[in-house]
Amino acid sequence: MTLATEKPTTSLNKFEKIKAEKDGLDVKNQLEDFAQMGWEAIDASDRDYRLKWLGVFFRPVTPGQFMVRMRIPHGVMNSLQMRVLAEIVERYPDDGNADITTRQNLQLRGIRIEDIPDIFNRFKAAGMTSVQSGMDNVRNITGSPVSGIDKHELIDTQELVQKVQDMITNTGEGNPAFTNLPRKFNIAIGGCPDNSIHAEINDIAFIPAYTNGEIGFNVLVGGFFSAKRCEAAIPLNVWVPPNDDVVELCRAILEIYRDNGPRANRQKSRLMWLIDEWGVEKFRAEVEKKVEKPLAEAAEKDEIVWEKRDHLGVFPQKQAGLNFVGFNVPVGRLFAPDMFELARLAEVYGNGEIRLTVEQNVLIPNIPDSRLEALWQEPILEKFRIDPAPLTRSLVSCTGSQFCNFALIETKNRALALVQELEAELEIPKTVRIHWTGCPNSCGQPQVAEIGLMGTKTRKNGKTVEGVDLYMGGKVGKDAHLGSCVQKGIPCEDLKPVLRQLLVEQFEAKLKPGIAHAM
Ligand code: SRM
Ligand code: SF4
Repeated sequence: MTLATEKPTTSLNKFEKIKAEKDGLDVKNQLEDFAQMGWEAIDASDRDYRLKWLGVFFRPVTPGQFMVRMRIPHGVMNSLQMRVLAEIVERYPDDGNADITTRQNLQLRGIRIEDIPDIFNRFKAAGMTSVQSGMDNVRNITGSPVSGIDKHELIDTQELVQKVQDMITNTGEGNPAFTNLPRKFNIAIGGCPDNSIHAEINDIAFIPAYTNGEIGFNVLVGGFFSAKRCEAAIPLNVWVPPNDDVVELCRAILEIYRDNGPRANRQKSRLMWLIDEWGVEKFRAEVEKKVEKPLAEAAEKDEIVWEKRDHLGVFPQKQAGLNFVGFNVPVGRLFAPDMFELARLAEVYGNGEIRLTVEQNVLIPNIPDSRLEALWQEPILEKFRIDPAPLTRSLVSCTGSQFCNFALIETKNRALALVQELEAELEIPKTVRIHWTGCPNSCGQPQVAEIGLMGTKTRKNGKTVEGVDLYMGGKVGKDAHLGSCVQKGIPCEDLKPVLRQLLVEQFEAKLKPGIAHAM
């Protein structure tokens, strides 16, 4: 193994040095001490960086109030788990909340370090973990939110996703084999025909494909977004059956990346940079060597043949008499009472299961036909609508400056207020996917949106103001491709008329009566 950590630490960049000096996971044994000493006294490298190996993020914007990023594999959880998380967030009435993330996951906010040991015990008792969810680790593994219940799915991927997570995290205990990757890493496993996982933006993606009449996966590699470069994943020319071969292929690719991935420059360390250096043929050959058996060539065509569904509304499941209901959670923001309420709805109407989507929304599955009428009367449907207005419906936003120190602008609150104003002024015949992201790191994925807005600083009347770069043309589902920047530096205060004009000219929106003067 040729880990960069074997080099003298003086030649390493800041993050490689931090990892070489002490493994991120080592802080696991120090949590009681950290809780005793309080956040201000913790060694800065442990507090600001290594704690992220346990999913605990110091927030310079709100010092002392940490964020905890869970792992919710496949976005599938149950009401008991949701209630545990609600109870944790509820401890912090002033600043506690939870965000559904663009990786089908939850992040808890307001967390105090003195509560972490107890919180981790609660996670464990409820079968949850936040381990290895930040820094140079594999992020939450995504899958179709309707896996196992969708009439049209080709492969139920839930068990596979769990197995891959267990391999990477040592069943949630933490796995030193994968705590020192050159950079973050994303995996998605999709068994559906509509690419609900955004396969193209993952370092490894599995997409359904038939070979000789057998369903399995074609494999894509190297997709990523970063401030300096964004790339769609490319075919590895490999087909794997939907069994442990998927787990072994992930393990092989991760080991190859860990041992050979470029580490000198953090902006050039994602998997695609290694594939560039080697060429995809050599990369494939190394993977084959690692799994110690020949890999089948990719199937000629994949089975991503649908436009992407957003799963909002009510849909019959493949199980007769049962339905899943998709609720819109505006910009993914939940508070403790919302979380308790979702847990209650899942128990009263379904079987307790709750699912999260990469669009930052919630599904409750397994609701019998006979219970639907009663569900429609629940007051929470006013807040989390199943038939939201056309822009709110597809709105996605990253965290932004409220909590994220990389942010160049405020995102979530602004994004929601703006689409609500536009919906008040326009008749919009179909949903338009608008994604906001607070900086070029692209956590809000503006490149997959029809209208993407990336935070920037710009000048207006001689002053520096919050602005956005406008992205257009992101296509999801079948024939997915990334959008690109079409206009730079629009001051946020001037954005509404720009979007209104775009919606009218390119998305068939019409001004509502009485507001024509506003154009
Ligand atoms: Fe992200 C860093 C939030 C999905 C690309 N991302 C961050 C940090 C951790 C920065 C920080 O320490 O403050 C943000 C935490 C802010 C906070 O307090 O919430 C952050 N990223 C998010 C989330 C919460 C956005 C959201 O509101 O949903 C998403 C969490 C997903 C999860 O559950 O794990 C999130 N981040 C993404 C995605 C989208 C995706 O995975 O589909 C991307 C682009 C795809 C990719 O990674 O290739 C993304 N985040 C980044 C990057 C740029 C990575 C790079 O290679 O340069 C950074 C910065 C970094 O890693 O240095 C970053
Ligand atoms: Fe923070 Fe930038 Fe990611 Fe938004 S895109 S969460 S502002 S790092």
